[in-house]
Amino acid sequence: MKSRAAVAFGPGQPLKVVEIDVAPPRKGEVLVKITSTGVCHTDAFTLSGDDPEGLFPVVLGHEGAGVVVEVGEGVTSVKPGDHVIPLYTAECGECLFCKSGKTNLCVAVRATQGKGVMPDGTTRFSYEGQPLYHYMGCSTFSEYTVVAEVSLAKINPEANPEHVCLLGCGVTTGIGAVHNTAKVQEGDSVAVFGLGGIGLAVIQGARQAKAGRIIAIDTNPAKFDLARQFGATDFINPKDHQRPIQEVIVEMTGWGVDHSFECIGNVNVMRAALESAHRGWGQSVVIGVAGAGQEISTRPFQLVTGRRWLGSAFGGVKGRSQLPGMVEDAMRGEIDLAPFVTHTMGLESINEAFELMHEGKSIRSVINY
Ligand code: NAD
Ligand code: AHE
Ligand code: ZN
Repeated sequence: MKSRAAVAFGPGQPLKVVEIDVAPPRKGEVLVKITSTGVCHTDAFTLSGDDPEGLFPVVLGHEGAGVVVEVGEGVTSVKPGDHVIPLYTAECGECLFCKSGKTNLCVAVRATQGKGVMPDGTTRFSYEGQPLYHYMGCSTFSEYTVVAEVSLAKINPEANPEHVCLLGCGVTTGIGAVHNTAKVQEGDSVAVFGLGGIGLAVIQGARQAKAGRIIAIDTNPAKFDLARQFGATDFINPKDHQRPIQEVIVEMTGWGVDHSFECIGNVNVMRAALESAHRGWGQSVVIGVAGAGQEISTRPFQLVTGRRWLGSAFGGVKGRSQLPGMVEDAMRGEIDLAPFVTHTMGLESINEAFELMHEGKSIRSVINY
């Protein structure tokens, strides 16, 4: 079938909105009509050429909501008409990782997903006869996409797709990192580095956990108003200080914060976040994604003296079993999604969404098909 899609033909190039061909779903696959998709910084990261797994030409997008159109052989958990959120972290329930009960990092389709193809090693997308790669198992920048059955969460059909698409990545990642990875407790102090969609969701999660002090850090002070609305209590612009920001935070708090979260993808800030953590027990969660070849460092003494460095993917959330409940939470108002959606637009304007992100003017632009 034909589908309108925004194709990334090469790194650093604007996306081109063209009509592509989408082949029918094969065994264990599902054809989904995407209704809405957010634009996450990770899409920009891969488009920049910095992603070691980046492949071109590709249909990017991984923060979507849609409706099942057709199912391939053997698919039983969804049927045409079901409302779904595509998952870049699948949940097969059968692999070593799913069965461990220790992680959400299912490996059922991860290897082929990273190579931009479906689990059978082939692609369902083409343009003028040339194959296009899939992205993160989702490719939500196409009106019609093909996704593995294990990569679909079935959700309440009454949910607003323009809002719940953000549970496909940003908001789930931030809130989940607070509850599942850091396990923030009532009264704990928190520092959040980077106040985009992810950082603001961390703040919302910290408020849900009844954290005490929530310190919001960003080089763009225009982000502070929303951070305050979500529950931040203190605000720091590193540009206002002549010394390392970790020194400022340790001084403000006595010994550092109980939990810090890096929501930028900057390895220098990852170090600052770790070194902002409390001596003896403070922990720092890396959420931001850093480019190929970049590495983190700190003095080992920071760890010897009791700080812990953690990481979190998709907020530790198991998509098929937990995301439907998060959609219900959003519908009850227990997760507030509307403030994240600062801009909405049609697919033809998708490059504007990237520009708004780079200019620091948006939190989330949502593309409605
Ligand atoms: P975003 O661009 O919307 O927000 C980033 C924020 O960081 C901006 O407000 C920017 O002003 C701020 N910032 C940039 N440099 C800074 C600095 N040196 N000090 C303080 N603030 C600074 O991005 P986003 O969509 O919120 O994504 C944030 C990061 O999280 C990205 O690296 C993205 O790839 C990653 N991510 C990871 C996961 C995961 O599962 N681990 C999921 C989604 C996104
Ligand atoms: N492909 C990159 C890593 C990118 C990355 O870390 N992705 C995050 C999700 S970002 C969503 O916006 C993630 O969940 N990673 C775990 C996974 O299995 O992909 C690289 O460095 O190769
Ligand atoms: Zn994302």
